Amino acid sequence: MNTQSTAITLIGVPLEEGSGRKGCAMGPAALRIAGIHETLAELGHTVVDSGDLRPALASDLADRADAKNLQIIAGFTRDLEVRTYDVAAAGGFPLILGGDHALAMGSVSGMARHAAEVGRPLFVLWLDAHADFNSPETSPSGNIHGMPVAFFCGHAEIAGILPKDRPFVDPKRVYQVGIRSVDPIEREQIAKHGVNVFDMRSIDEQGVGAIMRHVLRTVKEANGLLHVSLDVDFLDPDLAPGVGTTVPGGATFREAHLILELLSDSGLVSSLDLVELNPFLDDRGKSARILVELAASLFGRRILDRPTLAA
Ligand code: 5AB
Ligand code: MN
Ligand code: MN
Ligand code: MN
Repeated sequence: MNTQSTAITLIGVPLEEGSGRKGCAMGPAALRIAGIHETLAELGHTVVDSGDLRPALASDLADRADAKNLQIIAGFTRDLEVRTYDVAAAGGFPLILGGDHALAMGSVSGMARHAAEVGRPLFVLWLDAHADFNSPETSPSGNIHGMPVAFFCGHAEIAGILPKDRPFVDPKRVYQVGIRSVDPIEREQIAKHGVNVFDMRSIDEQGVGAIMRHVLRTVKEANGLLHVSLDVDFLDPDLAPGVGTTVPGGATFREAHLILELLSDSGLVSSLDLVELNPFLDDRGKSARILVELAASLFGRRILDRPTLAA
C-alpha cells in the first residue's frame, strides 16, 4: 500500500449515544482539524470527504433500557452500512471518522456484505482496551459501544436494525489486540465463540511484530479482506487522554505505529474506523493528532525508505 495511490473516502459519523456520555460527536470535526484529509493527500492518495452522516431515527424500533439510544444508533448503523458498502463496492477505501464504537456495527456489516459479494472472507483487527462483545443481556451498562463485535458476529440479538439477510463475520476471523478490560460474562463469550485475543500481556511477551505477522499471514493465506477498527483507548492514556474509557497500561507510541506500518506493508487493509475520540476530554488536540499520525503510517508514511526484508 505504501507505493500505491488509494482512493480514500472519509465518512464522518458524529455518534456519541452509544458511549453513555457526550463528546464523541465532535470526533469527526477534531480529526478534520488535525489534518486527516491533507495528511493523506500529501502521501499521494486521492481523498474525498463525504461529510457527516445525518441519519433519521429508526422510529420503527422500540427503545429499551438494556440497549440505550437504540433508535439513534440503529439509524446510524443503517446509513453507515450502506455508505461503507457503496464506497468499497466502487473500489474505494472507506475511512470512518468516529464517533463512538457502536458505529462499527454499520461499518463492519457493510464490509461483510461487500466481502461476501466478491467471494472473499472478511477479517477484523480490533485494536482496543475492551473486547466489545457484550449483548443487551450481558452488558453491565446498556451502552451499545460495548456490543459491536457481538453484533456483527451475530451474537447480540438486537432484532430489526439491519435486514435479516445481511452476512455476519465469523468470530474466528476477529483478532483483538491490546485488550485489558473484559467483563466476566464477556470473557466467557469470546472464548466460547473463538475470538482471537492478544491481550496486553501477549504484547508484552511476544511483541506486536510477531502478533501482526501471525495475523497478516492468516489473512493472506485466506485471500481475505481486513477491516481495522482503532479505538483510542487501545493507546496508553498518557499518550491519548481524549477518550471516555481510559484503561492504564495501553499500547505505546511505537507499538501502535509498528502495527499500522506492518499493516501498510501488507497491502491487505480494506477499510478503517478511527473511533471513540472525545475532543472534550483531550489535551490540546493530542489524541486527535496521534490518530492522524497513525492513519498516515497505514497509508505509507515511513521514518525511512527501507528495502523489503524477509519476513
Ligand atoms: B469501548 C464495558 N465493557 O460494556 C461495557 O470503549 C465497557 O468501545 C465498554 O471499547 C467499552 O459497558 C466500549 C464496561
Ligand atoms: Mn471499543
Ligand atoms: Mn475501548
Ligand atoms: Mn470507549
